[in-house]
Formats: sequence, structure tokens, C-alpha cells
Amino acid sequence: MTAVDGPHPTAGRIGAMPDATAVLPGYAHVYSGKVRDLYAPVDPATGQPRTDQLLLVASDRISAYDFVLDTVIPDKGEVLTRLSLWWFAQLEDLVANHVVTADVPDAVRGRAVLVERLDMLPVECVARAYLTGGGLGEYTATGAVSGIPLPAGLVDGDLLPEPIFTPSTKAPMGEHDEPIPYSAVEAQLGGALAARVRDLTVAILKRGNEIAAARGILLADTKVEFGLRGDEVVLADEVLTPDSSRFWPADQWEPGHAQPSFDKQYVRDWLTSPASGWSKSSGEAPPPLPDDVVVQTRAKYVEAYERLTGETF
Ligand code: PZK
Repeated sequence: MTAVDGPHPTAGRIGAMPDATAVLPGYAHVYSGKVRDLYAPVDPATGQPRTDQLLLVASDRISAYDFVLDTVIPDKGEVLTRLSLWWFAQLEDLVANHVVTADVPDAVRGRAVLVERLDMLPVECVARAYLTGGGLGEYTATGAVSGIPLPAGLVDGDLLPEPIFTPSTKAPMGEHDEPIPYSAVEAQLGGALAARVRDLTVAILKRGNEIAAARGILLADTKVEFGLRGDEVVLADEVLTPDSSRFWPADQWEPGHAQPSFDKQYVRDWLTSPASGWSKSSGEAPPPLPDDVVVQTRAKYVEAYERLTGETF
């Protein structure tokens, strides 16, 4: 938006301004996902982007029903970045991680992490502790998820007998990841590496739930990304955040129907209410969120951070 455009039509409403991808002096923009951006630090000696590090920047953007909304949630990027850093520390005895430092330029301080550039593995590593979403669909159709047979009679939200590894393809942005059988991961990575990422993914979700359950949060499932540092498997990206995992309030857990989302329930409830005037199936972009929905949603992200870490945001 330029000055001659005048104020944004929704300026003044909390979170209504779209948050532009920042121009960061000393960094070259590499890629933008739905809600995060990737930069390469520029080597001052050569003026060229470094090939050994990346800056991961989390925005305040939020997605719902496969749309990136026209409204930002203030502090969401910082809450998720700080939560991810906290989880990396909780998981350090299980797996090495890509974090170099959280000491980053002021423009993105708190919501960015400088990381080691890894050779990323071309698989989305998903683990499920509870049955829902795509896993529930597969189970209903076949009685199994990712080729793993499950007991009969399970319903939406049920706790699985054991957390399971349910890998998927890494689809380009705008497309959906497709579930793949474990044998496809073995074919891509070889047996030893496939078993390593399977066991790590499940161990990360188990550790996450041991910690989260005591704080009233269930982690239904999670998606993690790994890369290689030589032969070593290293945990990358963000970990156990509400954007990479389904967070459920433990006190409202009731199998048999879709569970409320710890973080996005106010957004979903408003978007699907008559008040929004919007329909999921319309193909139209969702309208901007009202202030009270923004405020309540921000509070849920902060609450998740504070409950899990025991720290004040
Ligand atoms: C990497 N992404 C996804 C994350 C985005 C996109 N340590 C690493 N080394 C090499 N590549 C990546 C990472 C990490 N993490 C991650 N794509 C590449 C991604 C954040 C913002 F726009």
C-alpha cells in the first residue's frame, strides 16, 4: 500500500493491517510460506548470501480453513518462536537441533531464529497420539493408518494404543501433503535413516505429551522436519507449536466428535457463525476478524505458551 492509497479500509481494527514481509538489511529473502519467511544472511565480505545459515522469521499471520486470513494475531510469531525454542531445549537429549542463535536484528527480534542450513529430508514426518483429521479418514476407509492396523470401533478424538508414525509427501505450497506408507520412506531414505526419523518423530510427540498433559494440553499429532548434518539427523523448522501440531484443551477432551482447538477455536467459531456472513464452501476469502476474536485468540496463544513453559510471556 502506498501513501496515496490512504488508510487501509480496516485500519484501526486490531490486527487488521496485513503484515508485509519485512525488508531486512543484511539478509536476502529466500522464500515465504503461508505464515513464515526465510532469509539468507548476506556475507558482508562478498555481498553474497551465505549458504550455511538461514533466518527463519515467524509472522503474526494466521491460517484457517486453508486461507491465510486478512487479519494478523499480534505477537503470534513471537509466541510460536519462543515456544519452539523452549521445546528444542526440552528435546535436546533426544535429538540435535538446527538453532544457531535467537540474537537477531531488532526488526524481527523475538520472532526469528538464525539456523544452520541442513540437507532437508524430503518427507513430512508426522506422528499421531490421537485419532483425528486425515488419520481418522484413512482409518474409517481402511481400518489402518499409514498401513498400521488399529483396533476396531475407534472414533474421532480417541487416544491411540501407541503413538504412530504417519509420514506424508512434502507438497508444494498451496497443495496438500499426501499420506505415504512407511515403505515409501524406506525407499526414499533407506531403511536405517527411515527407522531413525520414525523413532525420533514418535519420541518427540511422546515427550511433548508427557510435558503437556501435566499442563492441561493434549498434543493430538505433530509434524516435524529433519535435515542432515553429514550423517547426523538434526531437528529443524519449528517444533510442537500450535501451527505444527493439534493442541487440544485436556479438560474438554471428549472422543466421538471433533475436538475444540486450543488456539483457533474462536476464529473457527466466528468464521462459521452467521455473524461472519462467510461460508467455508464459497471459495471466497474469509472476511477480517472482529477485534474481540483477535484479542481472545492472542490470549489463547499466550496461554498455551505460559501453561507449557511456566514462564510469563
Ligand atoms: C528449510 N523450510 C520451511 C520454514 C519458510 C519455510 N535448517 C534448514 N536448512 C535448510 N532448509 C530449511 C531449514 C529449516 N528449518 C525450512 N524450508 C527450508 C520453511 C520457515 C519459513 F518460509
